[in-house]
Amino acid sequence: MTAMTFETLKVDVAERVAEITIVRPKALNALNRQVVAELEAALEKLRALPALACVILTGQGEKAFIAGADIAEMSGMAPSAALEFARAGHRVLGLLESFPVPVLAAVNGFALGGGCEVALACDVVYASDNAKFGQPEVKLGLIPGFGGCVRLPRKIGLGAAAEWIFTGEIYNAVAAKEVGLVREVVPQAELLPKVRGIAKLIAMRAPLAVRAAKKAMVAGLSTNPEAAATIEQLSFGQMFNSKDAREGTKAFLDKRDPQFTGD
Ligand code: DAK
Repeated sequence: MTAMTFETLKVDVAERVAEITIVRPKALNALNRQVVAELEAALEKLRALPALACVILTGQGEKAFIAGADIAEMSGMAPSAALEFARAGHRVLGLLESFPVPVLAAVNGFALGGGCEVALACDVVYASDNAKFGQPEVKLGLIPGFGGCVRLPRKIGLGAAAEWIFTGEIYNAVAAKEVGLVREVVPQAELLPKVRGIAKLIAMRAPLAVRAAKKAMVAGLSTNPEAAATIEQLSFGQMFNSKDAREGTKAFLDKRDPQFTGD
């Protein structure tokens, strides 16, 4: 077990799975500059762990995942500071999206504004039955500033995203599942056990294959279909350099469980 020390985050690593918890419950885990900076630092440290298999991101308490960017802090920001804040947010969400291993969001309550955008940058979103999603920025005279205008239409389609962003309405977990943002809705008490179970499954799979699959999916989404197909073909071919591909296929033929080493 490895623990990293931050003021606004709890980061634990055990059995090749990292769990990041945002700890600002009095402000419903809102993202101020410190949280964004610490998230960036934590992700950079975790990225350097060669054996890491999966990351889980959640918020402390039973009320909020992340209630958005910190409105109190933002209200006093000069345009130059707002630009720097937006850049830092984009760096962190870009890090989550391109993170070398899967990132699972365990959304345990409000995921509004910047909080919804954090969930959108994760690979899979699981939600508790009291979770609430939305991009309420237009109610504040703002627009989504951490990539929501880009990732929400991609994730839930332009029609649904346009309604969400233009109205600023809040949607419950079931509605978020209906549009494909959420993978599964479970009772609050079952959320972390559920997500930890998925992380454990991922950690049992061939590490290089999981990393390569994520890379191919993320790269494929930001390019044209032909280039995406080429990326997949090249990655598929590269898998045959790995011992784990030999082991996985041989274990199947031998009718036994594979012993993956990450080589
Ligand atoms: N920021 C700061 N504090 C927040 C907060 C937030 N986003 N959300 C809640 N809090 C604080 C409340 O002020 C309150 O603090 P105290 O009064 O106790 O000191 C405490 O958390 C508990 O909240 P409530 O008393 O309001 O709790 P309720 O259950 O009554 O309501 C709520 C829960 C989530 C419905 C409500 O708190 C709410 O509407 N919160 C704001 C949600 C929201 O609008 N989120 C979107 C924020 S805008 C950009 C970068 C990023 C962004 C935009 C631009 N650039 C730099 C260009 C992103 C923007 C956003 O995320």
